[in-house]
Amino acid sequence: MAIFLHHYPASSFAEKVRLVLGYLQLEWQSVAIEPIAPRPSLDLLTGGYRRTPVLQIDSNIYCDTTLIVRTLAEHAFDETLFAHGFVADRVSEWADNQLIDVCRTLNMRPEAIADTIERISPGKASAFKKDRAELFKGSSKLKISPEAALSSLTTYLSQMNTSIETPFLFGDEPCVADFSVYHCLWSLAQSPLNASLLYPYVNVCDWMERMHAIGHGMNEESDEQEALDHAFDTFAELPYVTTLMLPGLKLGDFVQVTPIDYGNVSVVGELLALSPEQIILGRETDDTGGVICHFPIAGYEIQVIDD
Ligand SMILES: N[C@@H](CCC(=O)N[C@@H](CS)C(=O)NCC(=O)O)C(=O)O
Repeated sequence: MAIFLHHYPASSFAEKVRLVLGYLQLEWQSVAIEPIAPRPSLDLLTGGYRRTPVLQIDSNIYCDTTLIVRTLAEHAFDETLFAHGFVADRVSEWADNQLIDVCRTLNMRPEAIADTIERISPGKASAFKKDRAELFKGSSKLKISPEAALSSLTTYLSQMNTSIETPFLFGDEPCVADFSVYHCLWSLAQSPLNASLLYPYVNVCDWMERMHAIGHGMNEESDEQEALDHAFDTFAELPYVTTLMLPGLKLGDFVQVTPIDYGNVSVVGELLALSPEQIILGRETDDTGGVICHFPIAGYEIQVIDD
């Protein structure tokens, strides 16, 4: 069994997963993808899912870090990442949906944008701007001004700074909330201008050092062709999940699954299973053979396609 992570270095959501892989001491294959679309090889596996990162375990393809982290925790028989239940899950969701917007806005403000683009997609400023405009076209996300982002960040950081009393947010071990908050602040720390916003908050900076020290674990470089060949060569086995059925859907339906916030590209496939956590689709191509694509339920829309 092999774990492949499809990602690029400057992706903050990928940094969340890289650290989780390191924390769980899993061995993984690193597949470098382009920081901007198109990504034709990856699309063969995902069916066109637009966002980064993507996790591949043999012929199972996992989209969205919420589901990726849960899957990896199960895979490693870990009992710490989700030990703090609903509250830590909601902090993680807040970071991945709101704190990230604040950090993204600060990274894209006029005085930081050139540095941000150079870091993510060197030498491709206009292609990057066009790509990200496309990513957020029709997005349900509220736009915030850099000023509002700055004042929100100040509140969040000072609250966090005074409330950290243990090595990690919920105790002695990091949990899912730590990884979600961390990747947002990590994205700020990559830019010299924005990194300086973190310095006054010593407890936050110390916590970031502890998170950084987790590292990315045991990984080897791989490539898109190797990942495709591996999917082709392995039997697409449907993992066991608790079944949930939603009104209007039945197994075997052809459906499309679409993120509801941004990067609203739909993936089409046969509905193989639904659980309280995930939507599972079967897809087949000549290059990959049968693959099984997984999406979280929360934050995604599922629609039956009429023939
Ligand atoms: N909810 C998604 C969000 C992922 C996301 O927004 N990733 C960014 C990179 S950090 C992205 O997809 N950017 C556009 C791209 O890579 O094409 C998740 O948790 O995986």
